[in-house]
Amino acid sequence: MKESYIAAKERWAQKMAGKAKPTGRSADRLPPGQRQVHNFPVLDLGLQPDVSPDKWELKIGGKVENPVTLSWKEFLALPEFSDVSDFHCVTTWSQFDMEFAGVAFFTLADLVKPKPEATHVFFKSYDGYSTNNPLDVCMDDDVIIAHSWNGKPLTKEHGGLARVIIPKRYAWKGAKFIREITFMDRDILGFWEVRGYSNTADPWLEERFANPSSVPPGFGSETAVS
Ligand SMILES: Nc1nc2c(c(=O)[nH]1)N[C@H]1C(S)=C(S)[C@@H](COP(=O)(O)O)O[C@H]1N2
Ligand SMILES: [Mo]
Repeated sequence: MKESYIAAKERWAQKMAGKAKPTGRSADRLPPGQRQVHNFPVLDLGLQPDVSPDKWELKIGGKVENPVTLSWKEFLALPEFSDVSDFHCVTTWSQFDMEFAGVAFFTLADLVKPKPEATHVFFKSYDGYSTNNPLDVCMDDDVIIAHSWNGKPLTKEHGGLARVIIPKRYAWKGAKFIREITFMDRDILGFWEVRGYSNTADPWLEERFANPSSVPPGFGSETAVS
């Protein structure tokens, strides 16, 4: 963990400083089975929680040295990070060049200091949603807890006040309406992962479902079956 942590930190610091080499975008940016859209569809559990800035909190804890609960003001006071990435939803739409601004996951990790046994991260949201990712996936230099999209505050339908963006995974791996980030010494499955979605969720490998030969019930609507 230690060495990959340092490598991730170096990559991220370069990006923060605007010194990173632009990542060569391949001519073929569309992962297999996806189609490009130019709108930004909304996918949620049929519930868009209303969290006002004075009530909003982001609790970060678990296997860390320094657990914190951030107020909206404290969150905004952290170093700002913005990045342009592509967005791939498992229901087959992709949108290119999404500009998100917020706080790098890396900054939050630096603040709470994951213990050596931390290997996974569990994300919980204000609408009851949850999702899980390996820590090294979260430490990539393009992972962001976003409060803005294309220069404007994130609207509620897209997960405001803040949402997680993990560009190299299908979009369900990024929790909208983020409320809690827990560093774990094991993996536990989130909302869609227990309902038959892939746990690894790599769009380039087309990892949509846990069982590649069957489509989970409720797929496509991505609304809660309660
Ligand atoms: N809290 C929360 N986060 C969520 C979801 C959700 O229902 N609740 N849906 C996920 C799915 S399946 C996708 S594709 C994206 C959709 O983001 P969008 O509605 O902004 O397009 O958010 C992900 N994060
Ligand atoms: Mo999705």
